[in-house]
Amino acid sequence: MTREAPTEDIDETRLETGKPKGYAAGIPGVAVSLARGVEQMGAGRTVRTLRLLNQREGFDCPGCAWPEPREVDGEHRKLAEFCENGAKAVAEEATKRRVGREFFAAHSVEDLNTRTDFWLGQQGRLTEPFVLREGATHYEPISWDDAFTLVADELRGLADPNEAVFYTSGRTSNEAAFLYQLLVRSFGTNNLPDCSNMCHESSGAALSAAIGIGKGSVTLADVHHADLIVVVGQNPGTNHPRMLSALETAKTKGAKVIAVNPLPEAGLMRFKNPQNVRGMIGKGTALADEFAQIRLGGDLALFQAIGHLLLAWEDEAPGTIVDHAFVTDTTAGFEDYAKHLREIDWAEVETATGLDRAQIERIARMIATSERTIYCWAMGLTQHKHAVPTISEVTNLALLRGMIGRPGAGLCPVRGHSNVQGDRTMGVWEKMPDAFMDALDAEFGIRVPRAHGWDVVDSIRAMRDGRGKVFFAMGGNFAAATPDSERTEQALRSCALTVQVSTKLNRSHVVPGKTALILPTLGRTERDTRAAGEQFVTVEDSMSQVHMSRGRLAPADKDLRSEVAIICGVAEKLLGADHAVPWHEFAGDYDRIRDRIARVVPGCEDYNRRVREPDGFVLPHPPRDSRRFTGTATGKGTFTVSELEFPRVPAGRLLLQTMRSHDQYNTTIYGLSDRYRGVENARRVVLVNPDDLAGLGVADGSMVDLVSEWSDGDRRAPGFRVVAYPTARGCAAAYFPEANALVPLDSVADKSNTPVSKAIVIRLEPSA
Ligand SMILES: Nc1nc2c(c(=O)[nH]1)N[C@H]1C(S)=C(S)[C@@H](COP(=O)(O)OP(=O)(O)OC[C@H]3O[C@@H](n4cnc5c(=O)[nH]c(N)nc54)[C@H](O)[C@@H]3O)O[C@H]1N2
Ligand SMILES: Nc1nc2c(c(=O)[nH]1)N[C@H]1C(S)=C(S)[C@@H](COP(=O)(O)OP(=O)(O)OC[C@H]3O[C@@H](n4cnc5c(=O)[nH]c(N)nc54)[C@H](O)[C@@H]3O)O[C@H]1N2
Ligand SMILES: [Mo]
Repeated sequence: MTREAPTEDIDETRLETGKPKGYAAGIPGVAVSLARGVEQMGAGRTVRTLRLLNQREGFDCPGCAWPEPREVDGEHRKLAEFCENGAKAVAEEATKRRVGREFFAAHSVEDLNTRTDFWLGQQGRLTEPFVLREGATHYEPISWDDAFTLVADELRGLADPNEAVFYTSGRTSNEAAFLYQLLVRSFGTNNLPDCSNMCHESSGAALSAAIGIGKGSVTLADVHHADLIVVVGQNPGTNHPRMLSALETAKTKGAKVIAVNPLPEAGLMRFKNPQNVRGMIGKGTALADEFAQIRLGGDLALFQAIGHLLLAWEDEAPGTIVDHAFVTDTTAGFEDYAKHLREIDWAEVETATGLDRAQIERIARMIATSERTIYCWAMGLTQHKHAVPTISEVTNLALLRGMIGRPGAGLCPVRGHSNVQGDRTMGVWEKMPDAFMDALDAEFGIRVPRAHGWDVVDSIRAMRDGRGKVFFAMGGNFAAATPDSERTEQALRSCALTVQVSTKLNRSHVVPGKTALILPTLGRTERDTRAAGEQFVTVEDSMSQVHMSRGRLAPADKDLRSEVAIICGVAEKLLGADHAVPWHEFAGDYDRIRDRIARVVPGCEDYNRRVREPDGFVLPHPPRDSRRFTGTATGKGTFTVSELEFPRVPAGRLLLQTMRSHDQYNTTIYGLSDRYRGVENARRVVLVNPDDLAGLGVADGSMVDLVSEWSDGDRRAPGFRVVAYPTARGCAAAYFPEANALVPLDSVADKSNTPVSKAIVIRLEPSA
């Protein structure tokens, strides 16, 4: 056990592979979470910290956006309302390791850029602001005041505010997000790309059009009461482990679970709940009743086939499948949808999905007879070219069976970052509706621009082409999270100034603009004391619950500033002390920010009082609350007609998905143990079905380059070890962000512009 940062980097030759596990969590999960805590912060601090995680008086887990149980639903929080991976997320932030001036004096930027994301992240917390001056080789300390002046001068020197780009990652609190968009819009641009653009943007696009609101329609209580839960394109055992407890609760009440995934993910198969005796020592609970091992990108075909079967069975026995009252009264477009799916091409469906018709019929039968169905999905659906139609097709099924706004039923896009949904609610979006802009103008007596800004992909294009000149990031790791790494890095390097507000060192700091700033900030776990005393912030989870989060640990360094303080510091220099927005007042007392949120953001009336309720409050959602679809073009729940689409893969090629290991949080690599998949000590691996390896004449364990093919040429990620793995035929998998170099910038989802990270056509070439 050590609290020292590693000096050695990953040694990929130490790769060990074993059999994939058939279950998730249990005793090993608890052991790992404690060990990682002790490694980073010692035993005493580990206990103190984990005791506050996801408790009312403590802080919201900086891991995923899965909700906590609420008393009003008659549900109670456990003493340990967190999971193995939440504990790791906290250990990463509460670590005692530090990156200060000695560190940057010892390492040039060029040297740091040769390190892996794992090594960079493991060095510890950033302690004070640093600047990389034009032509310099090393970062050096800079005062907060000089840093703010530097940012303000550079921004004011632009010919047009639209030459600046302001990125947000989803850990930012509601208060910081609200002020950030206000700063950016006061400055004069809507260039507000965010991590959502690469994440659930496709869900937002599909749901807004079909049900009039881009958010999920279920509560945690609904999940517990469902009789059928369809989990598509999601790996909850790793990425939303507390969801497994909810699935277990539903299962013990008799619910069935259908898992649709190219990989037999351990968490979908069996769950050993570390919170109960059966999970600790028994066999645990079997989760998936039906596992459909689908091909990458085959889901649109699957859901069309299911729709076709439901309609055919309805014809055979009218009134047994379609919820006619609901469809007639509250929806539009059913006739066209039914007509479109009357005929389908089963051969195409089988090619696209790789599933046999008998299994699709079994699944359709379960959906046809369920009274309370919930559909959950994540990146396996959203990061495809035809992601938006696929999610619309899922929505069609829910509308057809009347599964929206009914207890125990609904649509559940499972969000990633802990406050990614809240950031959107607060206005972090490059195309907020005019009504929101009008409210800002009226509240503050300013005039914010209406023209839509750039999302992530458009921002990269703009920086590449010299139209984007200053890049500012409120958290995240833009350089590593975005597609087409080589081109994106060039785009960032061509900026006059890059600014990163960060807790920890990452790739984006070592891919700098001509001048670069690192502004270190407080994390969720830390005490935030301002002029008016100790502050708390608010966040919104995946199910629209808004609640408080209060950091309790001593800050990693006395010099750190909160995100709110940093935004206000920049704003005062950039916009002047007499600006219409009272930045200084906001920086001292977050209640004053919440007063404004209450008046600007729909659904947040009386915000300061309601966030102080024990479990906070739930934002309105017309379809969920009263089966109203006021936000759609038709004013009704809207069926969507989509042509069948799926990725076509030339002979000799594979379709590659990029995914998370069990030991990382996006670009933050916690460790090298992808426990459930049996991959240990290394990350440059590609998982391929053994029959495909045989067909390609590639040996298990051999060393290959992954070469992706796109209209503008090939992209290469060198040096990957082949691992024979039971994924769907024709498909392969590698880890994000190592494989991001393979995702072409122009390979994006229709309508949502989300990078296609789950369907990359590749060939394997022996490594030189
Ligand atoms: N510990 C931990 N927790 C996290 C994160 C983390 O990195 N670490 N990240 C957070 C974030 S930001 C997000 S967005 C979520 C991500 O949560 P997930 O979406 O679960 O993350 P991925 O690893 O991208 O896994 C995608 C899953 O979809 C499957 N899949 C891929 N393509 C397809 C397809 O075409 N069809 C179907 N049916 N399935 C497919 C993959 O096999 C895999 O199981 O997790 C959040 N929580
Ligand atoms: N190929 C491929 N690419 C992907 C994906 C994929 O599945 N495949 N997934 C996409 C998805 S779903 C997402 S959400 C994006 C994620 O993209 P990002 O959100 O940009 O990336 P993260 O790795 O979550 O950001 C980690 C960094 O955030 C900083 N940080 C952590 N906590 C805080 C905080 O409290 N405040 C501040 N200011 N900074 C903090 C730390 O410095 C850390 O290094 O990546 C996307 N990219
Ligand atoms: Mo995400």
